[in-house]
Amino acid sequence: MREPAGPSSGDFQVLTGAGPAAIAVIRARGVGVERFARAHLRLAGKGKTQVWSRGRVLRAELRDGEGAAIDDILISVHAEQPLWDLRLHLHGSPWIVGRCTELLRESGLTQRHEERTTLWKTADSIEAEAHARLPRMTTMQGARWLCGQIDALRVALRSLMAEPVFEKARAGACDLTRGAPAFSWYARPLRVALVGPPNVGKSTLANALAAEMVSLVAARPGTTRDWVEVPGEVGGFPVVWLDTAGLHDGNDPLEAAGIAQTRRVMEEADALVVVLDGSGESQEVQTTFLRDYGGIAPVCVLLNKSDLGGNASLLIGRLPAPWPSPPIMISAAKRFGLEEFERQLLSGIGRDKHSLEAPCSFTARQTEHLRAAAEATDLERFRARLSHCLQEPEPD
Ligand SMILES: Nc1nc2c(ncn2[C@@H]2O[C@H](COP(=O)(O)OP(=O)(O)OP(=O)(O)O)[C@@H](O)[C@H]2O)c(=O)[nH]1
Ligand SMILES: [Mg+2]
Repeated sequence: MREPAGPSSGDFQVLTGAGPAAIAVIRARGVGVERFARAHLRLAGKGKTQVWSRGRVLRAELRDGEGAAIDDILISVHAEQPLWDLRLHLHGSPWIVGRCTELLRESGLTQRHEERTTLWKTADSIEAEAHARLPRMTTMQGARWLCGQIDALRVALRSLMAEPVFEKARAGACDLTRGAPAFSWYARPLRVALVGPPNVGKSTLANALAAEMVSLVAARPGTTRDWVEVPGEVGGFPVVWLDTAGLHDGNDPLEAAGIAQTRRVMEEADALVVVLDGSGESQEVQTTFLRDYGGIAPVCVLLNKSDLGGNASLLIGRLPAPWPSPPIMISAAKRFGLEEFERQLLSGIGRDKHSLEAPCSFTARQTEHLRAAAEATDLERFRARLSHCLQEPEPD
């Protein structure tokens, strides 16, 4: 049985940002670290010399309570016993970090949550928060945007603090909260379902958008049964394309199961894109699809196979009136029309690149301070809120 941990005899703090990364660093301090070290660290090549001396870097196996290995880690010793100040350098899997923090808590150490990370020196909270969130940026444009926000937001906050007209200053604080959703635009991929009748080229399109062969393509209808998730990027934003099974009435139970799954994927997707065959072939299949699914609300309608040069006017005339018009003529096979599609998709979901150039808050803490500042009743309270938002270190 595990020995119950006594009252808190030290603390720990995850110094690196949330999310998967190559390395994660946890700082653990206080006498309680000894209990954790005895129970969960098996040092490699332990000699007779004083192992926990300051300045040493040790290699160890991190183990759970039953002795099972969790990770192969490095430990840097910043203060030796009885004070104890260790940095545990783990592999940056969120699961490993989560498990290690559990073991530290079970060893009687208290977790400190500080917005200002102490892994490296930062000028203020804005910079510290941006650095802590950088690992969550999934595209290069996202990383650039977040780094750019450090200076942009800092400068905007300082100029609002110096703004003599109170109403103008309050309006400015409110403006800074407007762009707050941008952080999640870069951190969480948009899930876009490609839906349509069978054989129209949905899988070919998913592959073209990902610039690699991820989904199976074949001349026969009903090729895609399960939906396939294809990671990609549109205009610097992360996207997961959901290639789905073609929607139609069929008697094949396997196909029917695929279609039921497609309906679920459509409900959960952030956006729907309808793909139809614009070559003028298989008109009946397209018409049946429009009859059965005319009630959905796509952000874009694509007429594929336009490289075949067929007449799409009949099909265009039958498209439901509420759908975005005109549809975009594309060829997934020849890769044309895709830029126009991406442009329309971004505007359809309201991702305006120009709004990203303005400074904005990118953490809940910043947004909360700015909202409170915008509602402040006097200039002194207003400035105090902005100063908390910026949180520059006290002069030495
Ligand atoms: N000419 C031409 N052929 C295309 C184009 N896109 C797809 N095709 C062909 O159309 C056929 C069906 O393509 P898929 O991508 O498998 O179609 P799908 O919509 O995924 O089909 P299901 O999975 O059965 O619903 C294949 O033979 C493709 O090579 C295109 O832009 N032009
Ligand atoms: Mg397919």
